Amino acid sequence: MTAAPLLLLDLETKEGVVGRSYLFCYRDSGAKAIAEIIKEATELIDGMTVAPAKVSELLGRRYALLGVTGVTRMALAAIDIALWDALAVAANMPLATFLGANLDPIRAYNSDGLGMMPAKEAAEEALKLLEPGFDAVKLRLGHPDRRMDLQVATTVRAAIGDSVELMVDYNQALMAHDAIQRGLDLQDQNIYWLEEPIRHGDLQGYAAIARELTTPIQLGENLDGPESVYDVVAAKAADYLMLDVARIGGVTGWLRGASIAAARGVPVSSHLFPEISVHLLAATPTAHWLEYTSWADSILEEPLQVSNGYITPPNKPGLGLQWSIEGIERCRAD
Ligand code: SMN
Ligand code: MG
Repeated sequence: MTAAPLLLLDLETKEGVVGRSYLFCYRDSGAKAIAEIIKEATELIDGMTVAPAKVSELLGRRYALLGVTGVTRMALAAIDIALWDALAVAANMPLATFLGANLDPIRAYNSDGLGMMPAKEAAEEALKLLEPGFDAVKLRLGHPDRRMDLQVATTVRAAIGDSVELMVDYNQALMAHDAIQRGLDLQDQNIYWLEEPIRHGDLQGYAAIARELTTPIQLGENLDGPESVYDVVAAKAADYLMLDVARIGGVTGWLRGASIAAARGVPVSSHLFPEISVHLLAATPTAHWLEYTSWADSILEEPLQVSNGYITPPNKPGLGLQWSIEGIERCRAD
């Protein structure tokens, strides 16, 4: 993936407060479909109080037959995030503070690259990703030949040294038996977590992998709504969970999902959307790692600041999202 559309939402209340959010839409067709749903859904809630949990309940019913999943889930999440932003902006507090948290630094890993690539390139890119002060990076694996996975991982590990945390993400590429074998291959590489080795919904498969391997299993960016967090936890399918604010159901969905994880003491990390997730992790009882990407930087006036591998929720009202008009014009897709 070398480019993907972002969809930006400004939601204006009758009092003139603007709540903002953005989505990473993966494909142009996704962005168009989500924009259509947002347009219709915001008409359905026109005139309602800015009460995100109630709005989510109402829109959940209105879209129940279409199905609150996929692009519909993402559209409703964008509205939910913008509503929470509007509330925090009106209260003149950072969203993290509004949610009852401190503006504490959150540990972040650099996920800005390290796609599937040959060993030498991967090692060079890993070193580049550490330059802004990170001490953790994520490597994508799942090459057709498992010896290639091992070669890439050992070359990257040798380049970055033992003190850097190295996460591995397979993006659902493997079958369960293969995942166990590849996990055993990597056992001596001190891998921090193995992410999404197999199809995300195969919870029995995940539980089998988690039983066989000592390296922690990470799962969750594809979890659809907070109820699915319960399913993963109940099946003991993963050691760690990572939530995607768009798929989990916005801020409202995140808070519910994070509570379920907290009830079982499961560490929670974020997927994409670092500008939004940093506030949510600050308010997450079992907060773990923030996934850092710079992919929204070009449309923001003040991109997130990284300090020694940590990112702190900005001390600005709401999420602190200020669109860069010049950046938007430069990146505009239509
Ligand atoms: C990922 C998924 C979708 C878009 C970008 C990156 C990847 C991750 O699974 O966890 O970063
Ligand atoms: Mg992933």
